Amino acid sequence: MSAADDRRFMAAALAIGRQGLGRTSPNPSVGAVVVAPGTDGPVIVGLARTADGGRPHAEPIALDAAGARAAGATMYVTLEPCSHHGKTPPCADAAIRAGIRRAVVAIEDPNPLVAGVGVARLLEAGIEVDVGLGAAEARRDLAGHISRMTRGRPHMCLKLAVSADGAIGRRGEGQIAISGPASRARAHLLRAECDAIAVGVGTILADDPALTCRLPGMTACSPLRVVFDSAARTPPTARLFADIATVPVLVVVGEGADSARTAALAAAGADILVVPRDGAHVDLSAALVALAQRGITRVLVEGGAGLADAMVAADLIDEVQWIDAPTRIGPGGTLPIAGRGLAALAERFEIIQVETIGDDRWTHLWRRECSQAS
Ligand code: AOF
Ligand code: ZN
Repeated sequence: MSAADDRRFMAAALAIGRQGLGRTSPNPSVGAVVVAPGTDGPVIVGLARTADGGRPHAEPIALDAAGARAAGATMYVTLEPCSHHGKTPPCADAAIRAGIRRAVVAIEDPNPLVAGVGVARLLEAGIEVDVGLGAAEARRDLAGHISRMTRGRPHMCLKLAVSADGAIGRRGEGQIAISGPASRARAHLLRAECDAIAVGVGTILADDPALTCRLPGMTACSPLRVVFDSAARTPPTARLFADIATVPVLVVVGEGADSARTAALAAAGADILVVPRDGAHVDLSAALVALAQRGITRVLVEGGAGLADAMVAADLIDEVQWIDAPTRIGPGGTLPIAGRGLAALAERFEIIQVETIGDDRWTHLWRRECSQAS
């Protein structure tokens, strides 16, 4: 197998792994590709990602698809094969049993139950193992799992659509279309790729959004909706509750929030999470720890300005999708990041991609220490 073959097949493993984002939590969505020698060069004989709901893991599905052709094959996998007897038997053992000759692994599994033991198991069985190909990409794709395992909180992505005059809305005016239709479709895809969408109660009161994924064919991919609401001000009649039977709602309230209001939200079908207060608001760090304990690995923060500012100020944002739209809001606009705009993020974040979508410009940023950590 040439180095170019290795890169190509790892790229395939990463691509298939990404297809499960938002569907496998608390498990990571891992991609696995089994490649055997063919008459015209290497051929893919098995390809899989972690199944919806997190099990089976990717490797046994790809190895099963390969069948007898797995013997002597190379397996490309975006995360170290597991070595623990969890809810499924160890993937490292499945690879050994299938008789693979070589494994190419993007990153080690930070799960303390695995943490290098999967690779060691393969090596002990005489399998050649290369670790590190595609690591930078795998660390981004698996950021939710890595964050939950190493920091005990989810990976947090902030999405902001900003007008040409720097605003994300106008106070007291409800939902204003800032980004264009192509951006909105992309934003709905981002929702589907997360385990939860988070907003502050101000956004519920001002915009009354549904916060579901409404892409054709993907409405079943809507994640949990989380409202940060220290004083339980969310109206039980909010639009969020219209589809609560299929898309759950979690309201994060502060200790001591009005019990009648909290009970009314619970009666409307919301899960209630009570966390300590930090001044006038809920303690965001404590809330994120509680979300991770519930299995949430990736959160999309959709606003408003209050929650975005608080999350950035508390240094809890890891990734930003900043959408610059040509629309003008005029006087009275709500300015994000304490009115300082994209430049305010430059110190802590690096730009990894700039894309034009419709008439909008999407700037994708990652927190420096996250994208550089090995
Ligand atoms: C793999 N392949 O496709 C995934 C892995 O509770 P269990 O038994 O399902 O194990 C969950 C852990 O396994 C999870 O926290 C992560 O460390 C690893 N996920 N491992 O070999 C996979 N999804
Ligand atoms: Zn496994």
